[in-house]
Amino acid sequence: MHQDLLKEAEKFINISYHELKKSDQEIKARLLEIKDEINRFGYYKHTFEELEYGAKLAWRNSNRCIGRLFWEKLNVFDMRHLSTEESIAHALLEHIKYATNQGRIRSTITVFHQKTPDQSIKIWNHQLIRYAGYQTENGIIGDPDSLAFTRECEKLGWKGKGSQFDVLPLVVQINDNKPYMIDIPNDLILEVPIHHPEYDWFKDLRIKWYSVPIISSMKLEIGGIVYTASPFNGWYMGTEIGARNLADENRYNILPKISSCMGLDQSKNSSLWKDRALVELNIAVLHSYKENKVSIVDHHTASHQFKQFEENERKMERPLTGNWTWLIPPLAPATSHIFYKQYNNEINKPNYFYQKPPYS
Ligand code: HEM
Ligand code: NRG
Repeated sequence: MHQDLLKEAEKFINISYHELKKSDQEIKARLLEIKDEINRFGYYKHTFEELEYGAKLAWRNSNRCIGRLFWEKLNVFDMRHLSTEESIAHALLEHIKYATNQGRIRSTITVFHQKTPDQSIKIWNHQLIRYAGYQTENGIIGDPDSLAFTRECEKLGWKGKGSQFDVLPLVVQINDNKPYMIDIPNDLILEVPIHHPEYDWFKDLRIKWYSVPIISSMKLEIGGIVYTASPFNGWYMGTEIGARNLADENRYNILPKISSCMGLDQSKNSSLWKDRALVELNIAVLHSYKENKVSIVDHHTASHQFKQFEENERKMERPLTGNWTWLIPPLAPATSHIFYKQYNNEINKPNYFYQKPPYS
């Protein structure tokens, strides 16, 4: 056990200290310190610099992420000293506020105390801001992807309005203690009503989405140390909202409605009504975020940025890894250079990993 941890620590310290242009002396000294700490406690503690660089490397190594050009520009909040559910929940609210920045979204990660034999911090939310989903007699209301977590919130005493877009509360738990639940104040949540630049009827669909995707269900692993609570965010690529969240049949499924409003022929696939509705929905998403001055990137620009990232990595003589199935945009994939390339999907660490939901 200790041997594995030390090995992981050595790999991380070597890579990061080299990139940070530290001397062999410093590497040697730091590794002795870590070895001693592991022998005494069974784990070690990162310096802030290691944590900060480790979180950035984890982003750079995220094979499914097309936004990696900006991996060096990540704001890292070190909240490892917090030890109560309440203080952690309040740090999450601070994250939302800082990252949102009135629409000029700042890439941010908040890191809480690492997992140790006697402490583990769990954030129950998949994303800090997400819409509830309710099973009713007349079908699902809200986001079907949130059904299970919404039930858990209800078990903890939360009651939503029952609308299509109720923002879920934050739920934080330490060890097996009773989970702490808190509503996110309305004024912290920036949302964008989706309008279309030409179709006036679009606004009557009363569709909206939140500004900042803050993934809070993944763990961050750096040098063998595991941070089970480490929510991070960048900004949206338009297709995440327009080609998936609002369009998927098992999500908001609004293509049939849009298609009807457009007067398209839904009686045959070959009218390409889905494709035409998809394009207009994605135009509406990008238009609305821009109108509201909320950061967003279209998939063509994101692909170009990813190409720049590929070139940067080549120049730095670092092997590039990527997951083609996730990197190609879900809209017009063959317009992106990514479509025509192969990517090595090897997983390097530091990285962000799935962990099983604390409820269930
Ligand atoms: C996945 C874009 C920032 C880590 C993705 C995906 C997109 C994307 C489009 C695929 C999502 C999906 O298909 O569901 C962007 C953009 C960013 C950004 C435009 C703007 C700055 C970040 C940051 C981090 C990050 C700051 C971490 C520090 C990841 C990870 C995944 C991912 C771990 C995989 C998520 C999963 O497996 O579910 N990103 N990203 N990204 N991104 Fe980024
Ligand atoms: N597709 C998900 C969010 C996944 C991560 N996407 C980002 N991450 N853009 C959705 O809510 O649509 N990020 O850190 O910016």
